Amino acid sequence: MNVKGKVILSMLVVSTVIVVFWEYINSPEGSFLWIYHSKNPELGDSGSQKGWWFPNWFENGTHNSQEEEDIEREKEDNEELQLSDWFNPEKRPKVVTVTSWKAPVVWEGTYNRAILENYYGKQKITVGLTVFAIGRYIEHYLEEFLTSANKYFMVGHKVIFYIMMDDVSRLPLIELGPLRSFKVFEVKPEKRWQDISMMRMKTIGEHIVNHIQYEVDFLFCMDVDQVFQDTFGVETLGQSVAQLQAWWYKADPLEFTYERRKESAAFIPYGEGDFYYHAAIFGGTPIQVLNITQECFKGILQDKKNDIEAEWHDESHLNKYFLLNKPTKILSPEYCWDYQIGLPADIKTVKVSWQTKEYNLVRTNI
Ligand code: 5GW
Ligand code: MN
Repeated sequence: MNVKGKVILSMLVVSTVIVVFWEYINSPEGSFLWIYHSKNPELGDSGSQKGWWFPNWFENGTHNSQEEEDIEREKEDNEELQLSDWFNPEKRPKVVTVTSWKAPVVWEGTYNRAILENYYGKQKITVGLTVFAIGRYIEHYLEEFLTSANKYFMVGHKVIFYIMMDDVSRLPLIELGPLRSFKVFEVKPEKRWQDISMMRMKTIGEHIVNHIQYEVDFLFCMDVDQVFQDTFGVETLGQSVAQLQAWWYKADPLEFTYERRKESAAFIPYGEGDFYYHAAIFGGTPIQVLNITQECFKGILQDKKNDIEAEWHDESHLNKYFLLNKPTKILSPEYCWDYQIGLPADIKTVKVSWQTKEYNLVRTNI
């Protein structure tokens, strides 16, 4: 190697040593974090997020790399959405929009769906929906329920329909949209209709434990005798979600058809109770729904042991549950409306409507 070569080589060595030393004294805890610089935004606020060392050093402290912006953005994305970011209770002054425990009652006009879509879209959520169709309820309701749910339930998000039937061979053939899938399960039909309705609590709980908890971020459980009419969207998602029963949303709590006999596990004394909730729609995170269904089923079993049956079966137990464990979100009756009532001004858009109760046709096993 000639002299020129040696000079260049030694300059390279010296400059490398200077750079390494410079980074060493500037890096937190004197460690060589820049070598292992990671894109992980959870690396902490130790200064190691200053980006790749060269631009950092080169820009002499005015570090403003693309990566930094990415990290900032990622942090924003991971931030919990605040209620006030998407919910404005003042938009519906004529109805109850906030509960005494500060939970939102979601009415048309109170929510900003675009903000919620942006938030949940980035999280790539999956939403489950359980529905039971036993006996005549299969041919009378299931096809319309599924077709309308396919069209209006959580559009743009991954959805899994969990369909529980006593005869899976009678599953209606419908073409599901993108991001939608279904799982069908055969369930044993109960002899008494009260038991068909009540045993859903047991079956849903078992399925959450066995698989649903690993498959979805949120879960809804619904009656089959209803039809989606409009978007049932991400504004309905929450930890534990209850539905206001259409006939009772303006009634005095003293009139609610809670179970009033204290021998029943579902007993709610006069003077207590917040709302009358409808068992046709409830939901939440899988763990919360598991708790709902397990507690309700415990109450049902206790009543069976004591030879008593709550007046409105699983719905009485659900109302007791939500009295003791306040829902974190409540859906207005617009989310489960009965047109038999008419269409008062409070009801701006009906998202789900009750089917007519053709009990003589469908309830053959009474
Ligand atoms: C049958 C007779 C009486 C009551 C319920 C049934 C029944 C209910 C049935 O034969 N098959 C069936 O699948 N079910 C499931 O339980 C449906 O998902 C139904 O939506 C749910 C609750 O029963 P509903 O809708 O008749 O109860 P209400 O409270 O809406 O009148
Ligand atoms: Mn029903």
